[in-house]
Amino acid sequence: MAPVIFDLAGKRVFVAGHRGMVGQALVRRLAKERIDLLTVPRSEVDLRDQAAVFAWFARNRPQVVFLAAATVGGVVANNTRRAEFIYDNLAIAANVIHAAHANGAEKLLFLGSSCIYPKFAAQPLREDAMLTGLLEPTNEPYAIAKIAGIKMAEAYRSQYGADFISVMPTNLYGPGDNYHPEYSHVVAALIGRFHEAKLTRAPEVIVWGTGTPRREFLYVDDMADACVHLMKTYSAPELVNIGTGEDISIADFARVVADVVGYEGRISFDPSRPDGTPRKLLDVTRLAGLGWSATTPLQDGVRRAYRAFVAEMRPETA
Ligand code: GFB
Repeated sequence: MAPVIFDLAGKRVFVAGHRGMVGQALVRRLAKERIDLLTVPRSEVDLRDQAAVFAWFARNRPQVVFLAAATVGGVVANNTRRAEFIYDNLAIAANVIHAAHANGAEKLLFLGSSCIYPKFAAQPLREDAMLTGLLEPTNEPYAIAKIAGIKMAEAYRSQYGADFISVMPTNLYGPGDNYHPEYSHVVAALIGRFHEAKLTRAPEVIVWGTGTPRREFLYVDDMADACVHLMKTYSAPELVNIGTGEDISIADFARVVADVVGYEGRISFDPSRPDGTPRKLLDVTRLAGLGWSATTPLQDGVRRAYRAFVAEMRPETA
């Protein structure tokens, strides 16, 4: 177990992106710490707006920043809203990282994404695989913006001595996810689709792609716990992967969701929909060496995510 080298107690801690799935989980997790939590609604400060961000930081001077704000989505959103994904994410990273440094933040944690690794990198993906090959084309704009954020954190550390770190989450899921039928990630999409099929007694559910891609799924509250752990125990320029170390094919995962939802019909695949990257399993050796590992089994996490989905949909479909 890595020793605590940074004490959060009594600090002003800003969660950027507190309305997103990861930000909400960070707020839940930080409720257990004796801190002064800072958040700001988008209606007040749009993180893409440099002047608004700089003014907010100058007024509030957070000592600690969790940079969980991002424009995100699943494979189709990444592939079709390419301009938004690169512009929004570059602007958010540039504004928040610079403002944090300019206003004396003691520590910042930047959230990358496992899509920053090359499409055909050796699996499981080690942190040093970044920038060793071409990216998966469907999410290249998002990945480039995330790589820019990681490199900014690294550059501010090397030039200014800022204690800025970057973490690389695997595919996340849980309460507060986006359930948009076209733009969501696979977990939220399948929960929504199987639930609807159960209610309407549909004989068949269509899953996108071939079912052969493999993904690693991490429950978002585990992710938030890992972020708080690393904030307290980690300080170095190298990235840290955050995952479970286990993956599953999309076909098998669809069966897990069908079981949890209680859908008994047929599952078929639509290969005209994009598969995205063939496999994305993180090497979590570095994280394990720092004394953290995931605790929520996939079945339990999907069950909790499904309960949250039903609660969020109420009263229409529950
Ligand atoms: O979650 P997802 O959109 O993200 O898709 P990625 C994962 C896999 O699930 C792909 C399949 O192989 C999809 O073809 N899939 C099956 C579905 N049915 C569905 C469905 O109904 N909706 C969706 N969305 N997928 C994203 C990246 O990649 O992952 C981002 O585009 C980011 O940049 C994020 O890194 C974590 O894992 O393919």
